[in-house]
Amino acid sequence: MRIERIELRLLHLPLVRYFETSFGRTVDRQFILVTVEDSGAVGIGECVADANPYYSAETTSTAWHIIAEFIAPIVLGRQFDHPREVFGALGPIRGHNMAKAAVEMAAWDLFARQQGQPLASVLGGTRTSIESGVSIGIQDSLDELVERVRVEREAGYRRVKIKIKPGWDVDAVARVREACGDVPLMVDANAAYTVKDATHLAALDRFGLMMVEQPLDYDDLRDHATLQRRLSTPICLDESIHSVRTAEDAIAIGACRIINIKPGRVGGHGPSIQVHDLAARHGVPVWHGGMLESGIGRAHNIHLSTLPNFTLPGDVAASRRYYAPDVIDPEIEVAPDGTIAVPTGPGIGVQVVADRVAAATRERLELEH
Ligand code: OSB
Ligand code: MG
Repeated sequence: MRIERIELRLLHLPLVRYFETSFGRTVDRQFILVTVEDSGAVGIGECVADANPYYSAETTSTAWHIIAEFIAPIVLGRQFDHPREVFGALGPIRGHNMAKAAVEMAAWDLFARQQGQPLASVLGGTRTSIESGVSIGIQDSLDELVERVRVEREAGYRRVKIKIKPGWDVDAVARVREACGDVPLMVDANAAYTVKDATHLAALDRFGLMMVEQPLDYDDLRDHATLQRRLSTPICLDESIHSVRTAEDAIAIGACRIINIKPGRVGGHGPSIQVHDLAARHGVPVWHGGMLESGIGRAHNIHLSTLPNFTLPGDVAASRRYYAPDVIDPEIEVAPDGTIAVPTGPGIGVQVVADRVAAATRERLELEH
């Protein structure tokens, strides 16, 4: 594989419904689509960085800059025998995993298409369908929250995650438990607490939650280990796991019992496979996180979720929860049993609708060898 051309597009898409986390409310999404080309064959990836640096330090602007000025010059014209070599080749660039992942994942799609294989097979995945869960944001009222949970359970989703923050936590979980019984439930704090809140967070233990995701700060492994010793509910780390090394450290010190894998956060499919394998060796289950992706990033996530240690339902849900229409057709759908079928065509196996992409494009850049 030799990438001769890279195209960047900045897209803006309105969300079907607002999405609120402890760091704020989102009503639309900006993201970069990366297309890589080798002798007429193409691969596509989606950069999960958003307009603001609230979930992570990266933004669409930093990712655009890093890809155009630093990643493209390394990748263009270079021979790669396998896409797992791409992340390593980007080693001289410190950080910027979302920018790296967008290009790396496009390279995996290109390679899989050149092999005439679904991406899942090339990644080493075995499943033909994946279990789907939903992430429900902070709502304007607890009644609305309960209503959202009901709607999503009726749609078949295998587990429900609700976002929490100080002032919207124990009461919210109690209301959902009261109204919806023993639905498989978890919470995600997006780093909204400190270890001083340990006693308060321990009040969540009585609800039988599957896990509490990223309760403490994004760079705070040690306090997560302290908190885990105080909680019977397993801690799952999201923001804190930005490399194979941090995953090793987190497991070694007992900072979590479960890991959320988002390829954008760790630098692409290659590093995601390494985190997945590491977790498997330690008996730590993983699940696939979501970043409000369009159908393109979503398709990548589905393929990665076919690896064997993705044993818990992920935040990989139907297109219609996010964008109407999505930029792919047919869109990603969830079956009544809460599963998503893995696309079987070459690469990510979904059809990108060129005129929808064009209509959402705000900027475009071509880079050539
Ligand atoms: O913490 O998992 C998160 C969305 C944006 C940024 C961070 C997170 C999320 C979600 C939504 O929880 C997952 C999804 O439905 O795509
Ligand atoms: Mg999270």
